[in-house]
Amino acid sequence: MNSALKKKMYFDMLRIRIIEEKIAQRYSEWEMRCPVHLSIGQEAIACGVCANLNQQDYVMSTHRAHAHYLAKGGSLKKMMAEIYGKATGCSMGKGGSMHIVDLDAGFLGSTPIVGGVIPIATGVGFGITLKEEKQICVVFIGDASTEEGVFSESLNFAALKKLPVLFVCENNFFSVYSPLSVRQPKDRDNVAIAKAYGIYADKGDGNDILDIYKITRKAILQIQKGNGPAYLEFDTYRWREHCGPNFDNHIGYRTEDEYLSWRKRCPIENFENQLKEEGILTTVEIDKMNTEIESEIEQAFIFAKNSKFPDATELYSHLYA
Ligand SMILES: Cc1ncc(C[n+]2csc(CCOP(=O)(O)OP(=O)(O)O)c2C)c(N)n1
Repeated sequence: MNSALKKKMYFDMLRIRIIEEKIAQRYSEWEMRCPVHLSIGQEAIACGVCANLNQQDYVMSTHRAHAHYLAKGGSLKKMMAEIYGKATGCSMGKGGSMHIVDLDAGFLGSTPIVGGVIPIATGVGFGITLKEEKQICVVFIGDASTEEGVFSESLNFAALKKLPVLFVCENNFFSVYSPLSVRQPKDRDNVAIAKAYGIYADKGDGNDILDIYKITRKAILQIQKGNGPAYLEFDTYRWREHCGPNFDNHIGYRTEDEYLSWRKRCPIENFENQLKEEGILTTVEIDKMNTEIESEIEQAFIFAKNSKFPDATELYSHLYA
C-alpha cells in the first residue's frame, strides 16, 4: 500500500475523531436536539472499509452512522446541519443524527431500528443485481443486530441470489449496557454462521486500520468475482456512553480497567506511531492536518447554526405511509 493512501486513512480517522469530539463538547449547548451515538474509538472500521470503495458504491448504516457517512465522502456541512435540524441538512433537517441520507455520497440511509437496515441493504443488493449494475452495497451493523431474525433471513437471501452486499459487523461487545455474555451463547461465532450460509466471511482487529483495509479488499474481490455476499466482523470498543457525549464507566456495566485497556489500543494513536516510525508522517504534518480539520469543523458549525429550520409547510412532505 502506498504512503499517500496510508496518510489519507490516518487523516480520515483523525477528522472523524475531532468532529465527534467537537459534537460532544458542544452538545450541552442544547442546539443539537437529537440523540447522538458517537463512534469515538471505533473510527478505523469506517475508514478502513470505505477506503476500498468507489463513489458509486453504496453504504448504509445504523444509529451510529456519523463515521460511516463521513468515511464514504459525505459532506460535513450537511451532516452538521442535519444534527442541528436545519433545512440544509442531508435529510433536510427531518432525520437528525440517526437518519442520515445522502444520495450524492452514495449513502443510502441509516436506520436506528436495530437490524432494520440489514434487509434494506440486501434489497439494495438485489436491485443492483436486477439492474445488472456493477457497484456493491456495504452495510455497517452492530453486534446486537446479528441477534435479530432479519440477520439470518437476509444472509440466506443474499447467499441464494449471490447479491453484491458486504455485511460489516462492528463488534463493540455491548448492546447499550448488555454485554455479549447475556445475549449470545458463549461459543457463538458469526463468521461460522455466515460460512454455513455459503457466504465468504472473515474477522479482524477493528482497531487496526491496515488489517481492516486488507481483509475488506479480499472480501470485495470475492463479491466482484460474482461469488455473492461477504460478512466481516471487527472487534472494537466504544469509548463513550451508548448515546450521548459523556463517559459512563462509573455506572458499572463495564469496568474502568477494561475501558483503559482499549484506550491503549487507540486506532489513531497506534497508526500515528506506526506511520511516524515508517517515516511516512511527521509531527509538522499532523499539526497541519489538525489545523485544516479544526477550520473545516468551525465552518461546518457556522453553516449549521446559520441555516434555517425547515419551513412549517414542509411538515408533511417526504413522508411515506
Ligand atoms: C429493534 C430495536 N430494539 C431495541 C432498540 C433500542 N436500541 C437502540 S441501539 C441499541 C443497541 C444496539 O447495539 P449494537 O447493534 O451492538 O450497536 P452499537 O450501539 O453497539 O453500536 C438498542 C438495543 C432499537 N432501536 N431497535
